[in-house]
Amino acid sequence: MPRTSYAIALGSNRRHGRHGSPDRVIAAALDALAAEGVTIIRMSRVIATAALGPAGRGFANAAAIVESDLTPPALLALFKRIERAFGRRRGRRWGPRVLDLDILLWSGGTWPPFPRTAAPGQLAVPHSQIAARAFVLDPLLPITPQWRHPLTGRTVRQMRARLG
Ligand code: PH2
Ligand code: MG
Ligand code: MG
Repeated sequence: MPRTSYAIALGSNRRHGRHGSPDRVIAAALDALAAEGVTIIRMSRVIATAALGPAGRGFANAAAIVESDLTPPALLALFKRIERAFGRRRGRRWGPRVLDLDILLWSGGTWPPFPRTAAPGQLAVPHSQIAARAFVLDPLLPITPQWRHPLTGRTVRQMRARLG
């Protein structure tokens, strides 16, 4: 598939034995993506956020704009592989995790392609919660304020403003 761009979210709230603290885990995850042929176009700052849900300790969160010739499902499979390589195990939903990589937005629009919609548990792009999460929109805003959600038509800046 031709090269397309993605906005992605990175999160961590557990240290890694070798990489160290969550903010270092995020830096190492970007290195791992680059080593797999994903081009990092823009990287946000890493911010400290309070855990939403039962994950306990706070998170380091960041966002990035990347380019890849992978389809959304293929990029997600790479994300899962990197998460596993960082020691993430299947566990309680929303439990503490060494690394979480999520696809937020895709320059190709929606996945699955319109007019199909994702079945439960299947990949949906844009991320279903993008407009509801400050820990996603805060790092994303400075790196791509004008990227528009393909279904609502709202820019990242407008989504962040509506969250209050
Ligand atoms: N991720 C979750 C659940 N809760 N809270 C914060 N602050 N940051 C996250 O990335 C996060 C969370 C599930 O993916
Ligand atoms: Mg997540
Ligand atoms: Mg995830």
